[in-house]
Amino acid sequence: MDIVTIGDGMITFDPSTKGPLRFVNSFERKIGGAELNVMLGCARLGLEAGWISRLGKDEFGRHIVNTVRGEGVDVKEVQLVPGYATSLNFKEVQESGEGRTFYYRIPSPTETLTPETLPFDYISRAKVIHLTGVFCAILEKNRAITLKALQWAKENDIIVSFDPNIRLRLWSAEEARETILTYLPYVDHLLTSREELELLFETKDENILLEKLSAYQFESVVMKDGENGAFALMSGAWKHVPGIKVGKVVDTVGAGDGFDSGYLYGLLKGWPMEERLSFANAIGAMVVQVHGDNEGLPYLEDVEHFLGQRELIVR
Ligand code: KDG
Repeated sequence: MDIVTIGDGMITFDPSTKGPLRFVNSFERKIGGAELNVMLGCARLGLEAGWISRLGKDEFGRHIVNTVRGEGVDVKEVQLVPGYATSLNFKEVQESGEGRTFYYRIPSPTETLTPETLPFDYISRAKVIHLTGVFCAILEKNRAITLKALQWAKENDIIVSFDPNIRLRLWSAEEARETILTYLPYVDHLLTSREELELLFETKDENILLEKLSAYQFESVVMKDGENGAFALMSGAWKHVPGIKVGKVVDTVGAGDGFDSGYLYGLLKGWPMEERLSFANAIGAMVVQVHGDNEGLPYLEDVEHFLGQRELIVR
């Protein structure tokens, strides 16, 4: 296996009309979940990806696991747990295009996972483990699971990728900071944003940020910056790789997850940093042109076409 993750999965309800959620009468049912999205992205690119999760033993849980399996992600370590409801996420879109998220994920079926019962044999089959700050934000209990997985991966020479993915709808800035700072010593590839770094290190001062980052043993630090592209920390300074501007942005949710899948693909293929970032930027740009958290994640040939490296015969 190339890559594995641990995370919640959810049914995402996209409103068919704009405005306050309390007046929305119909929704489109989709699926989402930060870690799940990254695995879908990796699988579409052709990587062997595995998802460790717990869903409710209900119709929504069945729908998610069947969809993810159908996308080619290994779901041997996904269990449907009786007595739990699969997590839900209702989206609100205001007239301005701004969005809000309303989660219904307490209790989350992932609370039945424990550090002791993590499938270590399964994780050890992967070259990379990708974890994010969403899983540990849902439940306090999940924080120990993430820490255990990180420590174990480090001891067993599995490359660790971590995206803080800080969702202040799920936990406070203080909780996020306190938790994520304990994870950083185990992280090889930090896929983050400037806002998240500022929150984690409590400073907007560039020199202090760089100094704080230099205290860790990261192999790489990547700062995603939306349509402006991304930055990688190289020899103590940020190297910018410009993004790709697209005509119409319809939905930015999931773009960061798409970026992560592109970065991880490039990492596993042994590409140099700039190539990884250009490829990851392209995927982010493709994701924002499609509605849904993961529908826009491309197949490898689609990215190559988008980057002008391959001709696509359409008729
Ligand atoms: O990154 C996008 C995800 O955040 C989305 O698919 C679902 O809100 C979500 C979550 O908490 O994972």
